[in-house]
Amino acid sequence: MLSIRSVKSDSFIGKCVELRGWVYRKVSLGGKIFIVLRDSSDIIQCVVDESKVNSRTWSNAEKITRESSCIVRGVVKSDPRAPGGYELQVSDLEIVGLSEWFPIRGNEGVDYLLDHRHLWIRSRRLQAIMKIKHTVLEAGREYFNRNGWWEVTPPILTSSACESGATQFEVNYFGQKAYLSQSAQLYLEALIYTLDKVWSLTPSFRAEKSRTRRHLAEYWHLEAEAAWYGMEDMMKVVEELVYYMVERVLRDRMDELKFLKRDTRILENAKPPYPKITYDEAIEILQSKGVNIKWGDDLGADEERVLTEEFETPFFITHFPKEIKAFYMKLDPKNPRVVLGFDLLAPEGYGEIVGGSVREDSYDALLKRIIEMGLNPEEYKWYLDLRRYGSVPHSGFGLGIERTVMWIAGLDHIRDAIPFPRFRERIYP
Ligand code: NSS
Repeated sequence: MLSIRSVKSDSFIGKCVELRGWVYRKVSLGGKIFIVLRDSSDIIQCVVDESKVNSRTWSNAEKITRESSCIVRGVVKSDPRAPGGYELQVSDLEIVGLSEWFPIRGNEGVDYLLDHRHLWIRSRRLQAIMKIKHTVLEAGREYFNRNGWWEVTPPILTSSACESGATQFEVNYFGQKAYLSQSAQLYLEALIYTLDKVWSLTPSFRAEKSRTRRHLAEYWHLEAEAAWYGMEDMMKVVEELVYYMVERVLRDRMDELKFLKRDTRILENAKPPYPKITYDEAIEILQSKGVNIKWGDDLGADEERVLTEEFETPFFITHFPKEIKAFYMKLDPKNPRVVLGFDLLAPEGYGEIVGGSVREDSYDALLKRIIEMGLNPEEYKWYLDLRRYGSVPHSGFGLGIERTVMWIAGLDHIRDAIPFPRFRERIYP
């Protein structure tokens, strides 16, 4: 079977081909019907000329509606007036699935479109974004697999919170309380004791309280954990990984970036090493720009946006106050008010795409942190065990796939970085 993209080439001019796809647009003009056909690869204009086809094909062309599926046969022609420079002179048109009146016409509001997401995903824009996501995922997998990391499969049903308990989804697990995973981290930590360097790609769930442009209730999480790795080692992995994704998208998805009108200069310049600032420096920058913030406050989307104005590439923020970060982060031995943690922020206002840290590897220190943060040590018994049987210094991170796609593709909302977004308000379709 030929794809539309493959026949839009000089070597096909004059050849008779068969294409399969869906009707993207249809216009009748005089004795001709112009059907723009789409498949996963591209679109092509198909011209049905009443004087050149049999009556069955003509009546099919008259009858066919937008989004109907069909099989067309015809001769490829070069025509500078056709979009893309090629068109198909149709000799035969067969309707496979006649579409009813398609409920998306082009100027509907976001809520209506979200209700019709199962149909909206056919749009060329979402198609382009999904292809970019494919390439981001491919690059992520390839980066780890080529650099000696083991892929593992942590569970989604979990017994304890990794991030804040406030964003946990509770599930009824045969009468017991369990949670949907917020992060595979705790399990990846257990796995480094047998595989040294591990990574996983899983859905993560966050019962976020508010609806924002960059929060989903369900997202794809690419996580890594390695024994013996310190802060600098892990930040190096993060910048290499992110750049590997960017480079791969620039190499393989230029058509899609162009379609989305993405300015690619920032992406082209996103070469590591990335700048690093401490949380203290971030606070100073924000205060100097008139933002009302003091040491100890968390950085929200607004603060992050202001900080991104200072940088043209992704950049790290490190050494956050321990109160605003998770219990598992190791305290900086030089300044125990802060943790050996880091976030990677994407430029152009996007903000955090990666969060990582060195992990507390001492049993006593970890137990103390668990209690300090008001967590139940009983729930973390197995996690504490890891510090009892051959503890090892280690670090890791998690990269939000949709956040990364959002930045690379230049999207203004995270909902378009996932085909079926989950938000607080509803779960349909
Ligand atoms: O909460 S994180 O900052 N960190 C963790 O979950 C660690 N346990 C990961 C680890 O070290 N293995 O989340 C990591 C990333 C964050 O930087 C975002 O890019 C993304 O996960 N993230 C989200 N994306 C979309 N929607 C929501 N709600 C969301 N929350 C985090």
